[in-house]
Amino acid sequence: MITLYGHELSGNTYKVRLFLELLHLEYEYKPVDLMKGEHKQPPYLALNPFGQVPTLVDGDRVLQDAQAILVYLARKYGGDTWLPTDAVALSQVVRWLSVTAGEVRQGPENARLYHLFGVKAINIERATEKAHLILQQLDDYLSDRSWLELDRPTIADLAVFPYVPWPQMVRLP
Ligand SMILES: N[C@@H](CCC(=O)N[C@@H](CS)C(=O)NCC(=O)O)C(=O)O
Repeated sequence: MITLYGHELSGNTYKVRLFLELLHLEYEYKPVDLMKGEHKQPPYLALNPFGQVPTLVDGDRVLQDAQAILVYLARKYGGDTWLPTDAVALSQVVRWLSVTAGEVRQGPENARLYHLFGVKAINIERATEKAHLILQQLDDYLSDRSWLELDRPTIADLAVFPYVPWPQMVRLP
């Protein structure tokens, strides 16, 4: 039995949910009320001490962090397709998990937090500058290919995608 804890406006939740759907896995979705601070209360902190969504529970295993969850699901349920084992190919895919946790988070993800959720602690000038930089990099890189690596969809695409289109598009159905 798989349970996903998340929030409907969270891109990190979105990428995991998208992957669960693509893998045709049955799961229960449990919304966490971020606006009311449910993610900082002891019951949820017991699952995710960082107090963040998403968290995935698969049987007695509890997993945190969207990228780590994508890796887990790919390896456990996705065969070699979504996450290759070959040294070079694996490194190519993991590179993008790193880019999403670095450049994408510092740029478009933070800009979205600032504009959509009013998180004023974010330095919006810096986030905007970084967003322009990584979006231009992605534009250039994807100008002659359809997928980030291996000429096919991998978890690299799932990890990077949600914070790249115009933020309002990133909503769960
Ligand atoms: N590295 C984590 C980051 C998760 C994250 O930042 N989640 C946001 C929602 S997209 C969150 O829970 N924010 C609430 C908070 O940090 O207090 C991941 O990739 O899952």
